[in-house]
Amino acid sequence: MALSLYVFHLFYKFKVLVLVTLCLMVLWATFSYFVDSRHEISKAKSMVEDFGKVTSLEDSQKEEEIESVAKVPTVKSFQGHCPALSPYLRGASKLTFKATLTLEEVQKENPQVVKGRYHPTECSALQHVAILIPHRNREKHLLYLLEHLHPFLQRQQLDYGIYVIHQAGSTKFNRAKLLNVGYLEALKEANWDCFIFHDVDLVPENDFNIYMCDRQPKHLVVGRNNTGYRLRYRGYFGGVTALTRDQFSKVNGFSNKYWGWGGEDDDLRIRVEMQKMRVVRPSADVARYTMIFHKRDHGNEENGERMKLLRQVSRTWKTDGLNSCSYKLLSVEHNPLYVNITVDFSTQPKVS
Ligand code: UD2
Ligand code: MN
Repeated sequence: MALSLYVFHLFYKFKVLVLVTLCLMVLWATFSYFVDSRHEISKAKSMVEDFGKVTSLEDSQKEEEIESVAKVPTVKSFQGHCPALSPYLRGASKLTFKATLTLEEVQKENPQVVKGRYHPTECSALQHVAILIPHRNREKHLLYLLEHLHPFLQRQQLDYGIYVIHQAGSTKFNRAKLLNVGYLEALKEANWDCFIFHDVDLVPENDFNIYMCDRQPKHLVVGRNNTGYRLRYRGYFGGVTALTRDQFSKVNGFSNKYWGWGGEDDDLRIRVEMQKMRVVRPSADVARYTMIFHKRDHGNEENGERMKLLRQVSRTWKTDGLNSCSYKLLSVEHNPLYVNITVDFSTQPKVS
């Protein structure tokens, strides 16, 4: 009897234990259900928020795309560096020069250019390029060049600045020395990687002629309209050239001693070759220019000294160049489409 009572008591205890366990399990299940659903709700909430973000991101991307499409059609925006070859290039274009063109019209066409400078907004440009233009009394040529060069450089996705180096007074013109001044003054404003030394009357015809520097000094004019688009002679290095900051400084820049027309371009080529550098050129089908017709200017008569100077380059290059370029800086004006640097060379010796 006592045994059966004990067994019954044990069985009762077991039943209670089972019941309590069951209750605990139900409680746990209910609790975890609520916790899970709260988690799901917050997950759902954040998904809705993310979706909102995605859609608004798409909207802003769309706006950016619309902007870039408005600027140059049919191309999407890029992240990071600009591509090696810009998607905006068009190839050969027929150039026109309107007789009545004004600076205001060119300014209106280029609202993104500020103080002669521009950089692409859709990507970061591969090079910072300073265009240096020697100038005196060629206002119309300058206008045509600015009209064509700004959109041309923008299509190439360059971070660039245009500098016009103007020789004041009526002393003999010195193209090479003006370009040395341009290099020295431009570097006071920005850390340019590449310099394009550019005649005012040469307009590029094909935007695949890229205004960037190479591992070697680059000559960009293979041919022009008035010479049948043929290279004038093998060592020809005139018109438009591209040298990096280091390449130009390595040769000590141009000679300062070429007063009047001719020789300064050959002198630079000799300097380049003496440094064991080699002139490279783009292919003839893209390196094409139109030279706006002109006669020889007053004050830029042929330089009779040039052959003598050319024979001396190996002896003189180290002391005649960037490191000896003295000039009187009259003004630096930041116009909307270019920086105008005016210099006076009248106190400089004409021949050495
Ligand atoms: C050739 C070269 C040029 C230079 C020159 C000899 C080509 C295409 N060009 O040009 O680079 O070597 O021979 O010095 O081969 N300038 C003025 N005002 C003047 C005089 C000259 O602005 O009164 C500037 C202007 O940028 C002009 C440049 O100097 O484009 C060269 O002078 P140029 O055009 O009279 O000489 P050109 O065409 O024979
Ligand atoms: Mn010319």
